[in-house]
Amino acid sequence: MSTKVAVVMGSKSDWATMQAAVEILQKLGVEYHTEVVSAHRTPQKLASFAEEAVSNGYGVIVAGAGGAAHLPGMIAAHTRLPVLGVPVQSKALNGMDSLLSIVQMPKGIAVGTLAIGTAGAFNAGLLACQILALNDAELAARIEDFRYTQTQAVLDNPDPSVD
Ligand code: RP5
Repeated sequence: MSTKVAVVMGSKSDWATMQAAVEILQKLGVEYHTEVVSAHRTPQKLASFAEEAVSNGYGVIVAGAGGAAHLPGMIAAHTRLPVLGVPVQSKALNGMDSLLSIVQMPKGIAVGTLAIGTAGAFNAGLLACQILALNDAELAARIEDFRYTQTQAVLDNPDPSVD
């Protein structure tokens, strides 16, 4: 079974943000699975998902949630796999609530917290790939290529008035 990334989120309403994580996983050819797992609405499902994550072949878990965003931290409490938390931009507090809920983990249970919104979701997917690439030379080469292409695109078009 090849190592894959789980991209989970607290609600279907998070998908517009979290699909940015899937975008880079697809681009870099990493297998993934997406699913809604809510810390508050489906707490038993959260526990079993996280407890079975290693045996289900996941190497990294990307978890996005908004508001009182307990999903990444609670998943991390149930698995030793690296958990990357994405604060989804909330309507009421613009995602500051999500960010602080995810980033302020108590000592002893780690969550890597990314930026609020789609940039954070994309970077969570990218960071998941970088973690898996520690043991996957072909994936490492694809990441190098992605970075080279990104750099060249900036260098090749430095005039800010030209699209
Ligand atoms: C969180 O509550 C979800 O992650 C979502 O960001 C937020 C709002 O959920 P919905 O009310 O849109 O389902 O659990």
